[in-house]
Amino acid sequence: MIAQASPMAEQATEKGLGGGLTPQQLVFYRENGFLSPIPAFTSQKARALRASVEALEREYRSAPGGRDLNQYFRVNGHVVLPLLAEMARTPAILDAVATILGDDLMVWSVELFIKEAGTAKIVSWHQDLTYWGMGETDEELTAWIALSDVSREAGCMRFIPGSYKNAIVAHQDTFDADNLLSRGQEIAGIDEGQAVFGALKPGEMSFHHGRTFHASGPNRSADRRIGVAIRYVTPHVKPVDGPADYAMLVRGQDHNSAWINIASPTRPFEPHSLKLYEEILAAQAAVLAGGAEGAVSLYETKTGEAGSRTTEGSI
Ligand SMILES: O=C(O)CCC(=O)C(=O)O
Repeated sequence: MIAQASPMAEQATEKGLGGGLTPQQLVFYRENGFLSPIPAFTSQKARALRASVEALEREYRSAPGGRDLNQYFRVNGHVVLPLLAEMARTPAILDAVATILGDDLMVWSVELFIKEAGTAKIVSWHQDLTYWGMGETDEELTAWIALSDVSREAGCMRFIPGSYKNAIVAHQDTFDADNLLSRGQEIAGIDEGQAVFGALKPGEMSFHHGRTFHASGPNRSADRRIGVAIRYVTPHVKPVDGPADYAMLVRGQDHNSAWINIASPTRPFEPHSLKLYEEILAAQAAVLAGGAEGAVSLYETKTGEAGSRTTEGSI
């Protein structure tokens, strides 16, 4: 068993951390649908968190629960890994999220986006809410936290200001092996000249709205690019396209929402967490892999209903 990151409560007392967004930051987010950079952790804490992620990579090479570690890193990691569930509860992050979404906060998913040094992996232009089955809600945002130097060279995210004011637009599934998205889904015809880069130092985060057009390029730097995406929702968000969905209450109260509440795991890959993981994946696969014409390997259930593992690198 590996050591997990130490408690995060101290973060809120660090200089510049905690206390929520300023009125100017809130205005910027409301105008543009993203905000960057925002302090989340000290650089020292970010280094410790990266070390914990990399310790998990060394410890769990051998497919816990019959799946590659990458599966848990890319989808719903908070269900089986205390490190990720605990990050999602960090007071300084919650203070900033609460400025936008209010004081009742739930976590729908925690995902790691890792691009190895000098690799071609990219993320195509997309809107997050396209396949999530939550409709076009405004009560969701992603906090994306850098655990390495996420420079332009390393393939930081870029955003189209104001694009969240669009409805969900057409996406084409490409299933491109170098695309980190589950279907390689892509919006055509983006004017790249309008894009704003969101470079981050370790411990900084950006926020983006679920309808914001965003993308990221390859990692041309000499270090890995490591980011943790935490998807926050409010109790008012409802699954509109499928069965009941699952979320973890992290602040305030869940006022009889439609979410099935889950608890944080206490140790990595406990049998009951692995069982819950499969239950959630099966429920979500019906929606997130629904209608795809190729394999959506990240949403393949143990019985194989959502697709096969034939698309190498479709992660
Ligand atoms: O890590 C990236 O480059 C993209 C992440 C992303 O698309 C997201 O968090 O919604």
